[in-house]
Order: sequence, then structure tokens, then C-alpha cells
Amino acid sequence: LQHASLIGEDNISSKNPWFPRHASELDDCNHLMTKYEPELDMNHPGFADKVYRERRKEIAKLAFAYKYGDSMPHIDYTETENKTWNSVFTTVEELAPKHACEEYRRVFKMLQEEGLFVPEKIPQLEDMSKFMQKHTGFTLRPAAGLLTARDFLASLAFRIFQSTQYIRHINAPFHTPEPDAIHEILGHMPLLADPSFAQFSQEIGLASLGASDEEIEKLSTVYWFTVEFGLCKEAGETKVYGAGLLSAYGELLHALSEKPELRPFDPATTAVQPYQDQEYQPIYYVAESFEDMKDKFRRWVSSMSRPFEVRFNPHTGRVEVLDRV
Ligand code: NLE
Ligand code: FE2
Repeated sequence: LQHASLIGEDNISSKNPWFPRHASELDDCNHLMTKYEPELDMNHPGFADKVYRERRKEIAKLAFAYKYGDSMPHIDYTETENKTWNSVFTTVEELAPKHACEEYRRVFKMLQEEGLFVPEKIPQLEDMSKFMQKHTGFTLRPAAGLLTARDFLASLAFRIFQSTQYIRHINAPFHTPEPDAIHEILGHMPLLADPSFAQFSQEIGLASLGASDEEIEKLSTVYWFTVEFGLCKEAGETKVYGAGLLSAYGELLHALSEKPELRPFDPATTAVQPYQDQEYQPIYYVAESFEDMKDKFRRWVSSMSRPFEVRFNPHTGRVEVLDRV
């Protein structure tokens, strides 16, 4: 039995640092990274496209104005944007039955049955949020772009996923180094509606609250090699569950080809493996199953340096901080 005492929310100190204790405080966790932006990056396919850059700004503005409790902004996607979705969606629809993990295939089918996943039309984030909420309690917040790892991971502790809402450029539909709504909707959202995977995502988030910068780096590396680019075993075969693979068919086929190196998922070594986000990955980590991945992750997290423990109280929606004994 654990005799831990609750630490109150006043008296912020190193033993009790500031981090969001309730989803409403995510209004203060929207720090953006300036990376891969069409305004700043000459290699971005939208760099020379003024209409595209204006569109990005318009959608970013909606995310900046968002406050906790608002519904997700409604976007009237253009014909071009829906066309981009169509080409990515139809390739995923074709490849998923053979290459995606069972959990993904199951939810994908439900989304088709509900009429949310159709080739012609980008689903609205509000509808996706309601769908996920029904299955796992996960909901969405709009993000204007790539967030800092600390802010992004914190939201997962509350079962909130920060999602971009703009669409990749029509000239490069099959791979983008930056997240976009196609990546979030096709890659992340089906698995966030799976109970076991949702639990894993929330646990990464909880582990990040009040963690040191070095530990945030390790957690976001684990996130990278699991949630973004993870592979798993299924009846003797290797399948894909990483969102960055499920939203980019070129890399999905690359991951399952002879080219990359596959290693067994092991949080302690995975967490310190350097990676790049510009090109296809040369290394992927393979999990035995979501349950095994969670077991290993939990054991590893318990060795972290935080002088306190956190737990999510589902009745109040608050994160409680406990003195470590
Ligand atoms: N490469 C992915 C895609 O094209 O959908 C996005 C990865 C975001 C981390
Ligand atoms: Fe992602």
C-alpha cells in the first residue's frame, strides 16, 4: 500500500513545478516550433504559392483564437484540398487491409461505416473529436502548427490531441515532413479511438508533466518511434501502427521493405536513438503488442527522476500530484 500525500496546487517549487493540472490550462500551452513553415522554408512546396500561404495563415488564426470549451473550428475545404485528401485516402484504403495493425483496421472500418471516412471529403475535426470521445474519451484541440514537445505531450495527459487543420500542398501529397490534417486524421485519430492505444498515449503525456528537459527529449523520442513510426507484430507478420507511416504510403512501403533496420522496441535504448524528420527513417522499432509496449514503457518511466508522481482523476479531469514515497 502506498502512503503518498497529495501536494497542493499553490506553492510552486522544484518539487511542485508548474504544468497544466486541468485541460483548461492547455490554453497556455501552445508554443510553436518554427520549422518547415511555408513562409520560411524555401524547400516547402508552398513557399512560392501565395494562395497556399494565405490559406495557411487563415487556418492558423482560428487555432490561435481557440479557447478551452470551444467546439473545433469548421473549415470549408476547397476543391484542391479535398482532391489532396482523396489521393492520400485512397492509397491508405488500399494498403491498410494488408499492412496496418488490427486495431487500426477495426476503427478505420467503423469510420467508413459512420460516413466520416469517404474519399471525396475531408472529415471535420469536430466530428472526429466526437467520434473519438465516444470510444476512448480522447478529444481534439486545434494547433496552428508544430508545437514544442513539452506542450504537445502535456495535452495527452488529459486525453486531448492537438491537431493541425490545414492541408498539405497539392504538389506533394504522398509525403510531408510537417504534420497536417491528413496526417492527423488518417494517421493518428483511428488509433486514438482504440482503448489500449489511447491508454498508452495518455501515459506518455502523464510521464511528461514536470519532467526535465532531458526527459522530455527522451519521451518525445519514444513517441517518435512508437506513435509516429512504430511497427508491431501480428501473427508472425510485421504491421504498421505509426501515424507517420499510415499517412504516407511511400514511407509505409519503405518501412516494410528490406531497406530499413528493424529493432525490438525497448524504451531505454529507443529513447536515446537520434532521428531526423526530413526523410524516410533508416531505423524502426517493432513492438510485440500494445500491451507489451505499455508494460515496458511503465517500467522504464518508473525509473525517471521526478521527485513526485502524478495521476489523472477522471471524475474531476484534474491531474493530482503525489509526494513520492
Ligand atoms: N510524413 C508524414 C506524412 O507525410 O503524412 C507526416 C509526419 C509528421 C510527423
Ligand atoms: Fe503526428
